[in-house]
Amino acid sequence: MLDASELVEAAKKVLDGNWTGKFTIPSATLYPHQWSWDSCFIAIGNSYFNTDRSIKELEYLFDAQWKNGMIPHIVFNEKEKTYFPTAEYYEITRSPNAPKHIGTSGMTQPPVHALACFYIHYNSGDKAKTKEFLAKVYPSLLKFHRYLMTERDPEKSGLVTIFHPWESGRDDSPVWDDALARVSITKLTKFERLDVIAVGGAIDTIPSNEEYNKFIFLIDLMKMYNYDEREMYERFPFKIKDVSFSCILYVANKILLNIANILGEDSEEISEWISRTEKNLYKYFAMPLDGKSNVSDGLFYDYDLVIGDRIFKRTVSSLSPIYTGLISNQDAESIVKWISNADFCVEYDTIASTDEEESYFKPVTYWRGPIWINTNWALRLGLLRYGYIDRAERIRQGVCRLVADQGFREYYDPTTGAGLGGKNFSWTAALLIDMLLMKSNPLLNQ
Ligand code: 2M8
Repeated sequence: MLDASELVEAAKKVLDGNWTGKFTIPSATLYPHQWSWDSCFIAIGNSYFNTDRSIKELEYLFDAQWKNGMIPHIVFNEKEKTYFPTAEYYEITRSPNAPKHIGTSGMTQPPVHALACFYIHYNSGDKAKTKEFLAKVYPSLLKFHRYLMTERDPEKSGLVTIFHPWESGRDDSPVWDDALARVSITKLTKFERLDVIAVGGAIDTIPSNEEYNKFIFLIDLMKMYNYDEREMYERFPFKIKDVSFSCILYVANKILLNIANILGEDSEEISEWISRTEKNLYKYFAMPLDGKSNVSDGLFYDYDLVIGDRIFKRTVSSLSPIYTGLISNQDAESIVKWISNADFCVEYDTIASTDEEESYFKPVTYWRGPIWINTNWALRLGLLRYGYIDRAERIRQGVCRLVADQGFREYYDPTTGAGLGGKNFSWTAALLIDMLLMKSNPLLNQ
């Protein structure tokens, strides 16, 4: 097994190999453009030894921000033709908010951005320079959070509504199954799935055609509504308050508050956002509808606004509140029991994306079962926050073993540890760097 410094060196090589000069691609085998939350994870990894590159990475992304504050989930490299849907497919010029100078998608992804910016400053040897960077990006961060807290939360719940499974970052999670089943495709544009070619025909490792058709149809609907959030909020058939996205935003708001304090900016609006989430996280995601007591299994469940009910699927999203620090020690303990109950815990001591005991668990299929490093990284930070040092360390060791045995893969089979999906995957490399080099938990520094 490689030692820590050899792993860090190997991880740096992956990040160097995927750097385009402007941003870092997630993986050459599958994803040739810039992805929003991937770039944040990548900047976190690079923040340990390449401040300039992490700054460039995020500035390139923020440059594609929409006028309404949305940071798009993909910024396209127009020269690359190996990914579908293309920039042209999104037809973002239908929206008055879309940027004109660059092609982007028309949806967003979880807000890891404030944390990435904070890491850059936290790990920097030149605080004056990174403070200047913080001051430069602060308006973009604020605008993005405000977009999420208004356009994506007219209820003022402090919890985010997503319009597409891709916005969660967990594309084909079983959580979306019932909601997608209710979306009836009226007319579908003809297209070719290029991911099938990219994975060499291993179709059991990627979303099914049925799911993919729904993904594309939802984009068609977004286009039909000209990406107008208000219109979509009224009429869209897929509207879900996502636990994991909302937990990431809660932490991001806390970090933003911290950045505001560093810069001497007024932070009242951010504090108000934080208290909204504090009031409603349990109400939407954990309490039964009669509002009387916690659901008995101690997990948190995404909330489907279309049917006005929770989605009782046990996935990694159900564990994500441990990342926030908002839940009580007792509730953190329930989550840890789940992690340790063998239901989520696997040979490599890491956490699968779906409860292995459930019928919908599929060990090699994308977000329906495999181990992903970004979710393990976030849960590890949560475990550290609540003092579960040994469990957190086991995740770190497990991730090191997976990478040492199988390389920097996009995801791993929790039953065998086999590496799957894209090779030389950037966020696996970047977050392994963080797990190996982090001296103190930046989440505790708020
Ligand atoms: C996956 O999602 C993209 C669509 O955004 C895809 O399947 O083509 C997800 O794993 C997502 O979380 C990730 O950001 C993206 C690029 O790594 O790939």
